[in-house]
Amino acid sequence: RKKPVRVAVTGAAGQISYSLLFRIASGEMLGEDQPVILHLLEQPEALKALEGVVMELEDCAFPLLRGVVQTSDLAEAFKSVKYALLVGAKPRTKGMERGDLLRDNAKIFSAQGKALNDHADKSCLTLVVGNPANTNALIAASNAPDLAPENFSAMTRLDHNRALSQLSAKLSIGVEEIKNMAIFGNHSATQYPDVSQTGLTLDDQWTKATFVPNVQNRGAEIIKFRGSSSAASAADSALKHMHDWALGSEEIVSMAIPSDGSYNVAKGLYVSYPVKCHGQGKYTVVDDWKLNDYAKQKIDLSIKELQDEKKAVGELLKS
Ligand code: NAX
Repeated sequence: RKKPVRVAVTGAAGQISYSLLFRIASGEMLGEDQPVILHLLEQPEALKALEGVVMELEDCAFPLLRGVVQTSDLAEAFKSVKYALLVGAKPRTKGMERGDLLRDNAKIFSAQGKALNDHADKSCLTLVVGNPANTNALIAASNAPDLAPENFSAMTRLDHNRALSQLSAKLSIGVEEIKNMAIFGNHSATQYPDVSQTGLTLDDQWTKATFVPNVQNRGAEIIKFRGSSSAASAADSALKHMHDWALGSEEIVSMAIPSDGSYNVAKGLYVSYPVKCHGQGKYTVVDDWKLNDYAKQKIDLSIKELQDEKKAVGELLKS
């Protein structure tokens, strides 16, 4: 049996975590031979609700779950963790400007970046789910000078899977038959799902007028119907993102990672790219796709948005 590893999850009493924690504890994220100790971070006012979630975790009697830490203290939350899933974030409330949302979250993620730097395992892999995810990842990584920027990423796997599902339904083929599709840019309505390398025969008009906007706006559509934002599907994507990052993947997946300059993106911005995961946190960007002018134009818009977000959070970027 392997030694247990410590996994931190923030926003642990929230709705995404309510789907996520049980699946991590069952072994779906790191494998059925990997025991885990969960470190759950919450705001002080949500610790009672978190206690209830932990009672339910206990009631599942998961053989792989070797301990649970519940805390609102950053040092305790990140002590010796090898994986961190930063889910908790300040939601946008009525009348709040986008700039305020960016700055409020920048404060949360700069503090969490510092705490990860000081307390987490030096090889810790950190996934940012809380929005604005790409810029939050940039802020956390910038405040963690002793950790590699490549060990931070932001989640665009849900967008990736939404795109696969749309294509599968349109062409009546299995999702597993669709390869070489990727999300480029920001996890926002400017993201660009690129189908040009899939080898599928698609009507260009459908792709531009229906597919791309459907993927870009799917999150808002879910809210319209469900009354609250995607939770189980977001948890599923977080799990798959971490699984592939830690253990490797056969297929190309989408992850927002620090740009190495590929596809003319300014270095260091956290941008979604087609990525191959090799296991143990190693990945390479697939950097040889020939994108057409339409795609390049769309991706540039999304990158411009990321640059504007970076400007808006200014001084909270340490390095
Ligand atoms: P909830 O509001 O249900 O839960 C968030 C939890 O985080 C709350 O319990 C809150 O007390 C806690 N929290 C807030 N600030 C915290 C802090 N500084 N430290 C620790 N805990 C803190 O939101 P939920 O639906 O779970 O969504 C969480 C985040 O995921 C949101 O920012 C949301 O926008 C984002 N999403 C990102 C997606 C992606 O694809 N990257 C998709 C789904 C989701 O929209």
